[in-house]
Amino acid sequence: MRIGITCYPTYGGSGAVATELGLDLARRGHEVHFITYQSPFRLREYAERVYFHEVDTTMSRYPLFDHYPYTLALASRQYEVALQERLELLHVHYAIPHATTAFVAREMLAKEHPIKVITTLHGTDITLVGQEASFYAITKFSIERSDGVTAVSQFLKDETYRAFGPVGCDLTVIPNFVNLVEYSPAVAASRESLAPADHKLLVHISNFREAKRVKDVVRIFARVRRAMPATLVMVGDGPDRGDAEVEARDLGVAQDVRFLGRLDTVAPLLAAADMFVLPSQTESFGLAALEAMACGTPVVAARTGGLPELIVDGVDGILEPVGSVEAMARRAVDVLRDPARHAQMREAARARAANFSSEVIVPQYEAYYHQVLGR
Ligand code: GMT
Repeated sequence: MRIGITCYPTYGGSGAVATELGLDLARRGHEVHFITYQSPFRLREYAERVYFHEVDTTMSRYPLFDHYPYTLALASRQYEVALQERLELLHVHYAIPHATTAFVAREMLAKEHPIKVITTLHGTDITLVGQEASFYAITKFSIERSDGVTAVSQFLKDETYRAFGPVGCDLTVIPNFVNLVEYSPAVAASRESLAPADHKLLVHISNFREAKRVKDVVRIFARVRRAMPATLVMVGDGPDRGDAEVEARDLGVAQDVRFLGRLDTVAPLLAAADMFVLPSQTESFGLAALEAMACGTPVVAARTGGLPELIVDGVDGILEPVGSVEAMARRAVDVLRDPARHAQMREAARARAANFSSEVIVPQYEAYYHQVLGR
C-alpha cells in the first residue's frame, strides 16, 4: 500500500505512535510518506520505503497573518503528495486539525485521484481540546467525515461517543504498541551515572503539562524517599517543570531529583529504573507506561482513562485513584522493599507489554486499512 501519515512531529505520544507505525509498515513492505512541518522526532535515520514531505511554512511571517493558516498549507501539501505519490490512503493522528485538513485534501482530490482518510484519536483531541466550544463542531464533523476512525483505547472510544455522539461512524479500538526489541530490559543504561548504588531509581517521562500532575510525581517520590534511599529522574519539559522543581525544594528532596530535560531515546533509562511513576489526571492510553513495562519496569499510576486497560493492578503495576499520593507511595514502597515481589512484577510487566507488541498491533492497522479500502 502507499500510505500518507500526518502527525505532530514534536515530542508527544501521538507523534511517537504515528512514526513507529509508519516505520513498521515500511518494514512490512508498504511505502510510507510522512507529511508534516518537520521531520518527526523518532524518524532520525534513513529507512527504506519511508519518505518525508515538509509542509512549506515560509509564508508564516507574512505581515497580514497574525495567525498563520498552517492548516491550509498542510491540506495543500497532503493533496500534492497524494497526487504525486499516488497514495491510497491518508492516515492522520490527532483529530485537530489533521482530520479536517485530510477531509479538505480528499475533497480536492475527489475527481483526479480518490483516496480514503483514516483518523486515529489519541487523547486530548477528544477529552479536552475537541470539547472546547471553538473546536467542538469541526471536530465532530471531521470525525464523521473520515472513512475510518480508530481510538487508542476503549476508554477513548466511549468518551468519543459520549462527548460527540458521532453519526454514521463506527470507531475501532486499536491500542498503542511497543517494539519489544528496542524497549527491553537488555538496553538498560548504567545505573552508576544515574543514582548512588544503594538508591532505588524512580523515573517519570512526560510533557510536564497540567494533566501529568508532575507535582504528584515529586510528592510520591518524597514519601518513598522517607522510607528508603532513592533517586527520581524526571525526563521531558513543559509548563509545569518549574512547579515540580519548587515542590522538590519545598519537600526537601531536591538533592535526589534530577531533571534531564527532553531526550530522544528513553528506553535505556526506562530499563534502568526500578519503578515508573505516572499519576496523570487523565491518560487515554499511557504510551510511556507501556514502554516502561516493555523494559520490565513496573508502573505506579493513577486509575484513570485507559490506564486500567494496560496495567493489571497488583500484578504488573500499581493503580490508585488520581491524587492519592499517599497510597501510591505506600504501595510502591511495599514492592520496592520486597525483592521477590519486585522481580515478579518486573516479569509480569514485560509479559503484559507483549500483548501490545508491534507484531500484534501493527497487523491490526493493516487489516483495518484493507477494510476501509474495501479489499
Ligand atoms: O492528547 C495529548 O495530550 C497528547 C497526546 C500526544 O500527542 O502525546 O497524548 C495522548 O496520546 C498518546 C498516544 O496515543 C497516549 O498514550 C496518551 O495517553 C494521550 N494523552 C492523554 O490522554 C492525556
